[in-house]
Amino acid sequence: MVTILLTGFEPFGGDARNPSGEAVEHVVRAWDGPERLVPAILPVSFDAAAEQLRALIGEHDPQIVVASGLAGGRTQVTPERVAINLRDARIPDNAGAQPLDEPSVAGGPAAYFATLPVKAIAQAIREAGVPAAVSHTAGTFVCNHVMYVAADEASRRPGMRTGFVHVPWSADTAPADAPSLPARDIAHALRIAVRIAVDAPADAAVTAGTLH
Ligand code: PCA
Repeated sequence: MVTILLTGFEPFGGDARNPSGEAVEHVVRAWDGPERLVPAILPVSFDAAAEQLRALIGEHDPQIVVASGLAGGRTQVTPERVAINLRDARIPDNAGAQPLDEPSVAGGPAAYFATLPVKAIAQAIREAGVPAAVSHTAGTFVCNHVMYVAADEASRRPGMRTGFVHVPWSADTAPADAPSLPARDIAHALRIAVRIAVDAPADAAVTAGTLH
């Protein structure tokens, strides 16, 4: 039985809501298998999020980890291609921590690539009518850290594949003038990401490169 760990985040930075956590809840409510889906809403704290993620992986031994978080200001759903070994926080996390140029994992490689088929995921989401594109930076805050920590766990667990999907604001959670997508489209995109992660272990042979 394939086990998938699907995570979103709590609100942060003074916001009342986080569409990533809400999308995870939608996906879980509608999930009808056949794989086992383990959901989690992680705290927006570098230390607590990493600790919970490692504990969940240890407890459930998932073959696939799809983590997600909010990238307010983005217009599309963006599967992330790379996590860097850097914590450089522009704002304090929810526990008040604000690391400056610290590694996510001391002694770890500079970066890990997602091992989910990010191009195929973006393509499938677009084909479902929801804007999506591969992203080449997950930032340097808690989302990048969680993506890096998931990949760090996978480096010691043969066969485990990990990745991260940043989502825009949903229409009912967005601040005034911020770009958004309907909440049901974000949940649908996350469901597709999980489905493709399970069904298409090889990535699509199409470019997702950017010129800048
Ligand atoms: N987004 C933040 C952290 C939690 C979230 O949902 C980020 O992109 O790092």
